[in-house]
Amino acid sequence: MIDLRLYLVTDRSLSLGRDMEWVVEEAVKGGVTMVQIREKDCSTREFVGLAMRLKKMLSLYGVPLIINDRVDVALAADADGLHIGQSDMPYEMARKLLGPGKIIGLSVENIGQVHEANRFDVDYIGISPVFSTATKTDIAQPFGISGVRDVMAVSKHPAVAIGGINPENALEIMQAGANGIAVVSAICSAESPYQAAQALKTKVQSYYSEYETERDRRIWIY
Ligand code: TZP
Ligand code: MG
Repeated sequence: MIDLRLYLVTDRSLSLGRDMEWVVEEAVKGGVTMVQIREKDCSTREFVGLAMRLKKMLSLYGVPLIINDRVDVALAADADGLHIGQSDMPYEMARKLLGPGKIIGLSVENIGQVHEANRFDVDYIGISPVFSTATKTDIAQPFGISGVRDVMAVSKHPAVAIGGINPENALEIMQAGANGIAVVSAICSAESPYQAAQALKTKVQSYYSEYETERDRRIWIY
């Protein structure tokens, strides 16, 4: 079962020198529902070690661990899933390697890629980016709120939006139809990752409580 409501993507360079396990656990206590480790500058051994430690901790909270990009790390750490972008391993290959039981998410950067993703049995798509952000600069043209609406009108998969999301704009993203929000700096760089997660979760939840019955089926994917 996946719950995309509040999806934390890690970045150690934005975590103010704090231990990643601490940041993640605080965020989960504050309401994060999915965690993706995104490590661009660490050794494979370090990556696998971190993934295994986080997996152990997150399983206590029932929160899935997703690995960015690295199929080998996902397999080695027996993570719950993998997140791939458009220049990473093609979806079908990743699925073959991971098997049917794992979660696979795919970033989409334009509407054409949403249609393409409809042909795959991906578990969710990442709308990337919704707004421009200092966290990742090599990104496509932002979708904006109207772009999120366009994606949700055609996607057969649930979607999480990413890029420049904070408590001020979280609600309008949900109103545009996204199933959840994904954040890096709004949690990793917050003085209290716990409080930051709580503030974001409150926004997302306020939307869901209003529409709970109508949207029930889109929150949970079995
Ligand atoms: N992919 C698209 S935007 C982004 C990623 C990983 C970074 C989002 O970071 P932030 O700090 O939440 O804007
Ligand atoms: Mg990638």
